[in-house]
Amino acid sequence: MKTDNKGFNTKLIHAGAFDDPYGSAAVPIYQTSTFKFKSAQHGADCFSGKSDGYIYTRIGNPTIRAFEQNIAQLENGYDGVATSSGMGAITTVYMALLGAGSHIISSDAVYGPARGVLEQDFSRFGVEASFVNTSKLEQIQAAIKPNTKVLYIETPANPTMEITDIVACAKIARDHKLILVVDNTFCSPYLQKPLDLGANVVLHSITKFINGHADIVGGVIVTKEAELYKKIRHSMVYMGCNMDPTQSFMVLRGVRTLALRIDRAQENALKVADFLQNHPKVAWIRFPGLKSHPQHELAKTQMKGFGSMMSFGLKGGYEAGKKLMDNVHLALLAVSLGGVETLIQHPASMTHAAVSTQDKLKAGITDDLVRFSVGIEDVEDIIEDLSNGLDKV
Ligand code: LCS
Repeated sequence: MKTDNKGFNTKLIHAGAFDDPYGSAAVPIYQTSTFKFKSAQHGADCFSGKSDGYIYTRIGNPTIRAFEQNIAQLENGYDGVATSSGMGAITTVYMALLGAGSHIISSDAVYGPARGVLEQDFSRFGVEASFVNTSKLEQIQAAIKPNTKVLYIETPANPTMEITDIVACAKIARDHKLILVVDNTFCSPYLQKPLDLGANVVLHSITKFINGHADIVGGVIVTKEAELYKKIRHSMVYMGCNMDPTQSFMVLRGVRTLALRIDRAQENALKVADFLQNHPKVAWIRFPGLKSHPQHELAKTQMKGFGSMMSFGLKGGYEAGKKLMDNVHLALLAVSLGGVETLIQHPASMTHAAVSTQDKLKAGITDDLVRFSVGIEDVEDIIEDLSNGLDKV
């Protein structure tokens, strides 16, 4: 169904759906590795591009295409490429857009492995990377070199919750002929549409809000332009980090309720943040919805809501944070985020363990930072759980 002129919730439900020959209301799982050609000529035409028939699931599959077209419409993009994981999306984008001698500028507070793979792996192939605080535009400007090809930002950043100005970055990118890539995992297209704000590529770990149920890992990339889409699809197919049909079926089910889940989670998050900011054992809290967040005003301009992720530190430092993590029971002590369930974790020793201590500190990932992903449970229960945990600290 064409949903170009429809509202976001209508797109969530109908975008990318196709007429299944049996009239199935849900998109079926085409659990097949390969597809029969009608004739030798048809096979040749599929390979040459004269026919758009399916060939082989690493290259394309109807269940996967349904998700790719759904998310492309949600992000107002040209088309989407689904991947095996969020890291699959990130490495595919790096592979497609960087080469020996090229340079990427990235946020210093990106998801640990998104930084680690540049420092430890792409560096072996002659790719240079600089990590700066992208919320400070002058740091981006100062890092630009003649061989800079990509400006990569994550906003809000994981786990510092720092916000980068997408419109301003898009202008810098245009002025210097860079490709602007935005990791939109923390917001999803419901809260933030980077392509509308001037980015060229947006990507997600769909493991988080888009799927939303902590039951699959996956990723997706959406581009604004056809040319970039072709390059990125090529890299995904050749590296073989495709999503599989069952993963696509799961995420198509999860994404239908994205707006409902986020509305509830962010309503809860505002109350949790308010509780934490007034608690005597809490030293600091970073949540874009609080006036105390240094970029609260910027958040209001580029995000439709403040989301449900926050970080905070306790007056007793890491030891106190550890006590809290061991004494909450409703919040699961687990990495990942953006699911229906509330999660708590310690980035310095968990998700960002791959980043050196010095670089963590430079990026603001202090040892006392506790990350909290607010779920859709009854907010009174989430607060009671935190309150009981804090009593034990
Ligand atoms: N981008 C962001 C912002 C992320 O938070 C993650 C994973 C990824 C990309 C990678 O996606 P994946 O391959 O895991 O699907 N973040 C995690 C986190 O904060 N805890 O566990 C995973």
